[in-house]
Amino acid sequence: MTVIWTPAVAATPATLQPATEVKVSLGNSANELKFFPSNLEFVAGKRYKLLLDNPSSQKHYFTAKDFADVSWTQKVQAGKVEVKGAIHELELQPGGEAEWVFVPMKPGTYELHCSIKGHTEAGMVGTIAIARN
Ligand SMILES: [Cu+2]
Repeated sequence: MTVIWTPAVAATPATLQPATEVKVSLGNSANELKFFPSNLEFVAGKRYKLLLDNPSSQKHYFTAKDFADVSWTQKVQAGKVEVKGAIHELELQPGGEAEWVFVPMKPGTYELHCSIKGHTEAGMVGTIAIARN
């Protein structure tokens, strides 16, 4: 049997939808090696603005390659720099902030981790679920 995946196409172009803001912190002021929250949920075809910050005193990464591969990135903004194109991970320095505007496309559950040596092992992991529209 062949399963053909068809993306859910909204009647309104995704770029014209207001973006739903979702905040995620990489670590915290106590330097716990976690994402807050660590389990994220999105709906396919909707537009989101992920607001990332790093309130800890060490560098972290938001690495979600498989999720990024099934999402359409409109832009990433960090400080005054705007990046367009494929994004697989974002590096946040202590006190850093970044915004990622995207539309998740393919339903499923994808992994999230911090790729700094030892952080994944310490529990700096999470999941990103994309629900069917
Ligand atoms: Cu980390």
